[in-house]
Amino acid sequence: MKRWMIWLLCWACSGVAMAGDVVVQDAWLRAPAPGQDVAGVYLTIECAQVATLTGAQSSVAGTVQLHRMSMQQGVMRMQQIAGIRLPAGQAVHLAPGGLHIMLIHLKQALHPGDSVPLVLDVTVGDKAEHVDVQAVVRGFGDSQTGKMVH
Ligand SMILES: [Cu+2]
Repeated sequence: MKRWMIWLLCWACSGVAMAGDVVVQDAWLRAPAPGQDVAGVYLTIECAQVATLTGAQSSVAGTVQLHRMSMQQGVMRMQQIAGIRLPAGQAVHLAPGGLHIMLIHLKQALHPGDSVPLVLDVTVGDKAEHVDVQAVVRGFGDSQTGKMVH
């Protein structure tokens, strides 16, 4: 099957966003705990060429940052980072416990099943691509308490 046909098929199912050579899949976030006004967004991003995810915006958040989570002296900590490098043709996973996009100062309540609009800024060569993504809100619970240390 030709690559464009696969892309066309993917385009037809939900959860795939493309701009230029950038493909984003499975964007989601966990519904924030009551009283919390931050949420981490997770997704899979891939670009056919070497690229850098430099930032994002969302109408539901006052501030959006790129974060990395790491273990420091036995405590999970989040750190803001300037960009996430995307090797050519290699999927990069933003996932709980690692890289994520942080929505800060949420302007509205987010409920499981809601879609959150995001625009990702990706630099591909000397071109700036903007990828429109819909992240699905998943229910709060199970493994993570939602407690986050900045
Ligand atoms: Cu974070």
